[in-house]
Amino acid sequence: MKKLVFATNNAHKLEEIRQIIGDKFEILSLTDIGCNDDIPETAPNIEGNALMKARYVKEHYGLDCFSDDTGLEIDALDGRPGVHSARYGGVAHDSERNIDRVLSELADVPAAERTARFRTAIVLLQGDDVHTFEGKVEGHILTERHGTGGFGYDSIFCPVEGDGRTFAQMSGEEKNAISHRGRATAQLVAYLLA
Ligand code: ITT
Repeated sequence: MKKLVFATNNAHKLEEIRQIIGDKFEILSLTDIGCNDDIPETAPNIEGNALMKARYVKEHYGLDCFSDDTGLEIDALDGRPGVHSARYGGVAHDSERNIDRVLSELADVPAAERTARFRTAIVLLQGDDVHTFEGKVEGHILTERHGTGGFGYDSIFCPVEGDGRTFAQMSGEEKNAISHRGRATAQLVAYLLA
């Protein structure tokens, strides 16, 4: 089976991508290639961050790879946390603090104005070629957490295409079928198999 390196340190993303890609490709993690680095993500947007992560792996390990950068854009917060989604609560990758900050900033915002979307940029580096794929899902932010599945902001995000459940209340298959990452990955796979 053809192997693909996925440049992420996020175990949840890795699990989702492996589930979406199934047996079409074998997905190698950073750990699989011996990389335990905290890869810099200092670009002003998710496309730039995805490119930084993929380039880092290419430069340091000489391997073709793809990366995923994701942001939650909340309209009432002028698009925040956006590219700052991982450390919005002040501590990198502390999802509970990230959610607490979002809920507190939205405390006085009525239901109709709590619209938001997840956006994922996937960057694929193959030799000198760079390909970018984007996926997004519209939804709204609840006033409290619902569900224990998923990760990150899933427990407060309710997709418009669903049945009122948050991503954290859905199975992995249900989330992947309509999610930002599911959509971006479907384009990646279609490109790779074309
Ligand atoms: P890598 O950069 O190593 O891939 P990361 O966790 O830093 O992992 P991002 O910068 O792309 O990933 O993601 C920013 C944050 O957004 C992440 O820490 C999660 O809390 C959240 N997030 C990403 N994808 C999500 C999803 O599908 N559902 C809910 N929250 C998500």
